[in-house]
Amino acid sequence: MNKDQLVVNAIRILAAEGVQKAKSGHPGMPMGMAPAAYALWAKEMNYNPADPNWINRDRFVLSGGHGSMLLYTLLHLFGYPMTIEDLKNFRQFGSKTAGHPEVEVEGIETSTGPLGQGIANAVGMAIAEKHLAAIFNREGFPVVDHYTYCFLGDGDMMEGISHECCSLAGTLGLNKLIAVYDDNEISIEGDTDIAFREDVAARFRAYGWNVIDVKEGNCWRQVDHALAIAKKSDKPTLIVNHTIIGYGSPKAGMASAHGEPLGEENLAATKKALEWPCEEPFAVPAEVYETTAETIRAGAEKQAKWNELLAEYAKAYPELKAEFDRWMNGETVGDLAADPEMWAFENAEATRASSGTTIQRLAARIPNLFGGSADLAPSNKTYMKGKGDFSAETPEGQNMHFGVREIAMSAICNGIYLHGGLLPFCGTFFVFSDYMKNAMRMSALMKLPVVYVLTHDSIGVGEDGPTHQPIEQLAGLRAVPGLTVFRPADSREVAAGWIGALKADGPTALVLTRQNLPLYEKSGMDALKGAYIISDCDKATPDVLLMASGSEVEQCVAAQKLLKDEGIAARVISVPSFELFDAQSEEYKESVMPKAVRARVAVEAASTMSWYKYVGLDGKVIGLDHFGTSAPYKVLFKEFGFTAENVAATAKSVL
Ligand SMILES: Cc1ncc(C[n+]2csc(CCOP(=O)(O)OP(=O)(O)O)c2C)c(N)n1
Ligand SMILES: [Mg+2]
Repeated sequence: MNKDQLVVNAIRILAAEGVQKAKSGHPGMPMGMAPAAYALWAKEMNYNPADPNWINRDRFVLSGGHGSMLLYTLLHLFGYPMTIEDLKNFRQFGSKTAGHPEVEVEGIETSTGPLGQGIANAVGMAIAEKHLAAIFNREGFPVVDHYTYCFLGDGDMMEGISHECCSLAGTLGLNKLIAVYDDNEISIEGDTDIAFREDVAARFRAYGWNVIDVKEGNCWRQVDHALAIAKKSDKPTLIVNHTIIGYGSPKAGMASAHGEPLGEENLAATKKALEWPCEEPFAVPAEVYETTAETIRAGAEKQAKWNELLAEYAKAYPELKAEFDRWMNGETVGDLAADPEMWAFENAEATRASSGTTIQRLAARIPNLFGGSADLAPSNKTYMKGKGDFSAETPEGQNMHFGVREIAMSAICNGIYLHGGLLPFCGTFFVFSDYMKNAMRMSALMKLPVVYVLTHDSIGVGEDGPTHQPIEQLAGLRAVPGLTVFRPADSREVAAGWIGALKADGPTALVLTRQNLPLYEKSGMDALKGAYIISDCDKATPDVLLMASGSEVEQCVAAQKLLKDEGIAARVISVPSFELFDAQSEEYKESVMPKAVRARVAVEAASTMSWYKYVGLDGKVIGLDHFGTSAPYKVLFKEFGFTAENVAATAKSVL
């Protein structure tokens, strides 16, 4: 057997062994896609396992994360720190080799698992590459010049997100994005015929992609040939790779090869069919490593060459090189809190408007801020004036037009951040965060500081009615570990929210109003403590605590006055962020919400459930545990009890 084919079979066997040992996992996809993986990893892709973070490496995303053993096997064979021991520990507690790939592992570009997220991440990476190339490359100095590759399967193709992101990729002419479709006509329930009969090639041509059909996906040379052609395309490329799931095993072509171990007998039969020379599990002939060593060596040389190019670039364009380093090392965000202009607000205004003002100020200071909205920029106030539009023709522009594609937008932002060099944000109406939720969860899981600008945050939306009025979204997002939900009460809290978001080590959801809100005297940086006293009473120990986020702080402050007239001392606490407050010291928390004061009222025009941990058994929550209705917002606030009078009356009821 020739040496290339031996490596192809090594991928198949190791993947199948890993699944067999774990007694769970997905052998079929790695076995079918092994030739494509070999063509890409051995012959076409630029990377250097000695430096997995090389900025100009080609990116590889495995969108169908269930095929994780393919990726782990590739990392092992091509020189990354992934040992045979790691492969043996597939899916075990504390191992590197989780059921689905996780970004923390060197050589893995993104966590994947929810089908379709990966291809959208890849689109984000290709967008980042195109923008950075436009900013930094100069004649003879292509310092940013790499491809983004993605393997995706039938499941990814069926998911709507793949439509959204691939349509956008076509529009944006992302010619350095190359996707290889594992067209094996099988998913879990059987032949894809049962649910999926579209002409995928025609679909992608309609998006504006270059489509290449590989008839014999089992031949790595055919795939390699297609990849080489794809690299020259002026459009994104889809390689439709006709494969056989579980190739080489008695389960080849069957749905049962998708997601269960082959079984010892079938594994032995597979080894025989593939003429695999080793009987012992996880044994690999030395020749395999000799072959991959050539690629590893070539990868190191490629990076060394690029390093030389960069050194020449530094001589020719020293200022640009310094800027390049700042972007790539995440050094573009200065001490914003110390900058008085960030805090300069005068009038009552909607927090979405304050966010719009803040974005202009940030864009003037942070050159690598990059983002936009899902066709709602005028409402979300996300447009960075004077910073141009990112498009196929103007890749230097900083404003993204995601189109009406919330699901892809958020996953694309994850990809943009993961690429490195840019600080992405995206906006839509808060209620449509439901569409983005899975990617927001992935931002949190991967600790990516993507900023979500979510406006029209409550029944304050008014006349658009209940489909547009968020109720349960705050509680839902607060339940996501690692996601900071920040609902500011005024302009200065908005500035604080943005400043915190850009320094955070995870995503932030800025939840902003459509309607005007007052500007409080004491608001500001304290908002980053998550909760703080925005208006106190005269008594050292208040009679009652009134707490709220965002727009409902206003009713609490008004209620405080009514209560004062009756001799009741109420403290008003603005609570823009549960997560930030919960992270404060016990002393600070006690200074804001003294345990001794059990008379507590929380007010938020949303589902009540998240507030009980602060109001306790003796407190009450004024919220909304039902949908809203279409009417002017002032009428809705009154009808649903968000008035100073009701807050004051409720406060008295808990005294
Ligand atoms: C969003 C999402 N829905 C469902 C799943 C569960 N799931 C994992 S793989 C799979 C079938 C995928 O089929 P295909 O992409 O054709 O993979 P193959 O069987 O060819 O390996 C499903 C439904 C998932 N991982 N993500
Ligand atoms: Mg399939």
